Amino acid sequence: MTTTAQPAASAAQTSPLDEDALAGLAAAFDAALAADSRIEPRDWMPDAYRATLVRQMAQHAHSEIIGMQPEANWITRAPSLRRKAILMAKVQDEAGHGLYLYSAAETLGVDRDELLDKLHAGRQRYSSIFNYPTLTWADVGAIGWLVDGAAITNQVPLCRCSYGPYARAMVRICKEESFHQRQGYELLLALSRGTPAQHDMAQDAVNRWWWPSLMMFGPPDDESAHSAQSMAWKIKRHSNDELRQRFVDICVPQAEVLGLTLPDPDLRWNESRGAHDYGPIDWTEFQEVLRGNGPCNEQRLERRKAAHERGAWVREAATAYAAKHREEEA
Ligand code: FAQ
Repeated sequence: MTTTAQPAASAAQTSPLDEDALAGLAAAFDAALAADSRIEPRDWMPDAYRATLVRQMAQHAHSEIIGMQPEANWITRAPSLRRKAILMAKVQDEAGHGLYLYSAAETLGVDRDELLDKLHAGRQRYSSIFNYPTLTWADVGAIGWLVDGAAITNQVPLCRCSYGPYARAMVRICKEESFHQRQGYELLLALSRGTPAQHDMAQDAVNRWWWPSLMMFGPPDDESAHSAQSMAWKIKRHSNDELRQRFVDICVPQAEVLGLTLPDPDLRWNESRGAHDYGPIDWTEFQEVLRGNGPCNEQRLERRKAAHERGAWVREAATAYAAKHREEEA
């Protein structure tokens, strides 16, 4: 969508628009969606579209930075220098993803500090998956294979999201996520082909991470409050259940190569659907995690708040440095 054809969002918000002008802007927005072009920050957009993007992008950004914690737990205990270097790079990548996403959210007129305050106050969500503990080294592999695998399945379609800055951030993020997924797969393969104890450790990790990974895609379609509208706005391109099914179908042959089983007795190929059937997901557990009652909710949020407080001096120094340079330039 061009940014010159219509008034910038800020202008539209400060000067009251008459009904005809507003109808024209809404029609231009609808036409841009219909033509599959991108909505850019200076374009007019409905308030609800903006609010939906802020909600999803903030939740996504928060997930990336809270998602550093479960794996960071293993950096000091990685079994070799190679594994440690890979894991440190991966955890750093997640921080970077958070930064791209907070920056992209800021193009919608929200402030990063405000989003972080809401996260810390429990007023914005982060992904349910990061409230589970990493009990053994194999969990690092299971997170890479399953959690990053689920993240990519969900995020590749977001590269075609109607909001330009979000879509562009996702292109870069997805490239890095596929490296993350591969490293997890390779780690699990090494364990699975190792000693019987290592194989059992890998199997145990997959048993614990499989069902929470399926929950990452969100509630079933008939209980998904936002899907219909988000799909109409082309923010989401597929429903939660469609992406979950795609993920299951990808994982089944990969598990076979790994020599590991997926912990679902109902998992089987359905010839007529051309897809795998899978067993019922425990949505009560999902709702409990969302309510703050998962195994690690409290610990994750406390660590995040402590890290934020400890980083205050860095933010102050960066602000002072920027102010000094502005003065010099002036
Ligand atoms: N966890 O109506 P829907 C990663 C909430 S990044 C917590 O279906 P929507 C990388 C939802 O917010 C992982 N809450 O919602 C990594 C809504 O609540 P509200 C994060 C959830 O937005 C890997 C309510 O339930 N990825 O893993 C969850 O249309 C390894 C109703 O749900 C993204 O954020 C959940 N799983 O669809 C990092 C991707 N699911 O606001 C470190 C972008 C739903 O009404 C290590 N987000 N809820 O109170 C999306 O694609 C969507 O937001 C969905 C949910 C699909 C997550």
